[in-house]
Amino acid sequence: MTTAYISLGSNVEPEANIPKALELLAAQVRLQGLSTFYRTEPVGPEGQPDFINGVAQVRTDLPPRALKFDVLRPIEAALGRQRGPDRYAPRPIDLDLLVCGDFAMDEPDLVLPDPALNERPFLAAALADLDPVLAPAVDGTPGEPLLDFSRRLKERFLTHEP
Ligand code: PH2
Ligand code: MG
Ligand code: MG
Repeated sequence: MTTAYISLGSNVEPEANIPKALELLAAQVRLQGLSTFYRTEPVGPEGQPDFINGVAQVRTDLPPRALKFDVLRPIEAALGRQRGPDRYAPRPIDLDLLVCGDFAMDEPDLVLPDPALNERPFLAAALADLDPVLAPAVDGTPGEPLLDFSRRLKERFLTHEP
């Protein structure tokens, strides 16, 4: 089993789409932890709606490519994510594999740990909520912590089984 950290981001109905994504994720891997979720300003082109971003800690036997392409991508598709040429298009859900155990790789379609961790304070802050040792120090503010939203997600998705 490896412990993996998956970022969730949405700027299309995020209050609905983040719980939906967690529901589908929890059916396929063991959901072990959830960070605080933050309302964040869009990185990239101006005029996009704000995002909600957070990180889930999961346990799985799947290797990283299977986790990304057989679990995360199908969940994005199930929630109506359409991949087009605009990498900054608004999205109902974006699920990125940030860290997967000790795997380190640099493939055209998967880099681990995800270099975005060093650039986006909301990713580093959310990862630090779950494992401060793994999270790089990044300048800037993560955004507004959504304490009620985060608490409700934890109550709903984090069971207390052994
Ligand atoms: N993801 C993007 C582009 N811009 N901005 C915020 N605040 N949060 C995101 O998750 C995000 C973004 C493409 O991956
Ligand atoms: Mg992303
Ligand atoms: Mg992505």
